[in-house]
Amino acid sequence: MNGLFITLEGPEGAGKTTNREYLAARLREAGLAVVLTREPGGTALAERIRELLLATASEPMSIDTELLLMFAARAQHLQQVIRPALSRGDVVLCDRFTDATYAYQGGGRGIAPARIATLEQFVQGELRPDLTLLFDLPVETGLARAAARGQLDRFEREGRAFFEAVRQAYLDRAAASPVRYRIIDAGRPLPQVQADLDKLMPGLLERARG
Ligand code: T5A
Repeated sequence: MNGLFITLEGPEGAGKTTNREYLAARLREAGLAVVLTREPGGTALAERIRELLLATASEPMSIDTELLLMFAARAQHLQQVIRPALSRGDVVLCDRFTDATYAYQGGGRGIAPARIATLEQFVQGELRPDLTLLFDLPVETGLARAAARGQLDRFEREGRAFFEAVRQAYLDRAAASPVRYRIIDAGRPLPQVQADLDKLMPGLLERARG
């Protein structure tokens, strides 16, 4: 696969979606073909799985069901969108990917990383992101941003301890793979966050052009 696979990660309200649009615009200005996508979701079927995952329902979802639905959506997304785009040589900018599973289902729900790794290998084979931008910020700042948008989804209703565990799991994964991750302080005003993204651009362009 000749494309460049970039994932954007971080706790709730970190600014992934906002900054994904910004990065895509900068990469397109530079003449690159960019596919913007997200997880869970990214295809019609995977978006239906997303609805199941985010809806608050009267029947509680078991954590194994949650884990398997995340990977079911991912299998569809990989087949329909991510692998074809990388084969064409495009840049794929994906809002969350398997690091989110390690952070939310692993750190947050307490599922053993080895179980997640088994599904990761099954669904993805050797495919991993080339670069992961971790938008890190204090839990309360992110939750306040998410709350300001209105109705909370099933994850956003979790308590503070859940999100602290999610944040810590992300930071631990970034520390374990410093070559793949760039940590961005997302608690600052947007222009400062985007100035950091600007600094990454020369390196991204070089990698995308091979
Ligand atoms: N999930 C996902 C799992 O549990 N396991 C998995 O494997 C996967 C893939 C949905 C949920 O699914 C879970 C995690 C999630 O709970 P999502 O839709 O990506 O995933 O989740 P959210 O984090 O809820 O998405 P958000 O839209 O809330 O967060 P974003 O995209 O990080 O933030 P964004 O860009 O929408 O910004 C939020 C608000 O903050 C403002 C924006 O204008 C916006 O209003 N903002 C800033 N304000 C001030 N300063 C800044 N620097 C700002 N940056 C953004």
